[in-house]
Amino acid sequence: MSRQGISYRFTHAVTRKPSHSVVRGLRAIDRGTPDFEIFETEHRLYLAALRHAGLKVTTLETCEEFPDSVFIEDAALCLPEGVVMLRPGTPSRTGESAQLVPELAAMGLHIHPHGSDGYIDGGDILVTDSAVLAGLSNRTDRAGFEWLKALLQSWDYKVMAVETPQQVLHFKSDCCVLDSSTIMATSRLAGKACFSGFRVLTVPSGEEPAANSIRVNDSLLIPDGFPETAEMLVREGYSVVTVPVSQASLLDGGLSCMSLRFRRCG
Ligand code: CIR
Repeated sequence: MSRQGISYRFTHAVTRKPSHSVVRGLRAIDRGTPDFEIFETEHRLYLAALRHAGLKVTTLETCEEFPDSVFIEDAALCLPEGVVMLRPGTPSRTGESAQLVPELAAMGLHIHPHGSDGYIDGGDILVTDSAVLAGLSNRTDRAGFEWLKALLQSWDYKVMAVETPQQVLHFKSDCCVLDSSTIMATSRLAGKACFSGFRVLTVPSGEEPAANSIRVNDSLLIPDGFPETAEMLVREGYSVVTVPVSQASLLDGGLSCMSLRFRRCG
């Protein structure tokens, strides 16, 4: 089945405002507490960049109960067949999916409930035009992966498990789709077999966080502060837009995590 453009041609995005509790969000290494006001400002710039790329953006109200709920991508996967509810694999976040279901249903989106005891985070799922790659990680276990695989295979997707590098939170912390046939990845992932068949651009050394970029229609949103990556991508002909994520990055979050992006007819 041809799914040309499924990985970056979108019409809509759903986001969630950062809660005040975001300052208590999870982080692997404490590099300082995020400043709530700067977080809000950067979030607004993020929304503006999504709109500028052509998306109609819905922003859900804050959810104080879940400090990491601004990282909405981890709770659901949006595909043309509907929204697949996931099960974030860390105790303080597992309830985020249940919170999100009625909000997405109220938007008229078709919901596929989660159906396994396993865990799977959206940050581990890379949708490309030819296959869905899902990283096994500290947040995504085999049971969660197998459940997703069975569901997506029933819709004719090719689904592959990949190993997320030990030192990174999510598979997509280290890679992203640039177009139907091109991936950008850090050097620790770039040579992996899961990318055979793709052209792979390697993120310049020292700029690894830039791997968490998002292609949205004709724009390529990349995090601010990675000049060599920006230069490489401009040279490659991409329309680069830089977005500041200094506060989200203190919580190991980046551009992909803060929205659900999808194509909707009508
Ligand atoms: C967490 O540890 O779950 C959050 N502080 C960051 C989640 C980032 N999400 C993502 O990469 N998809």
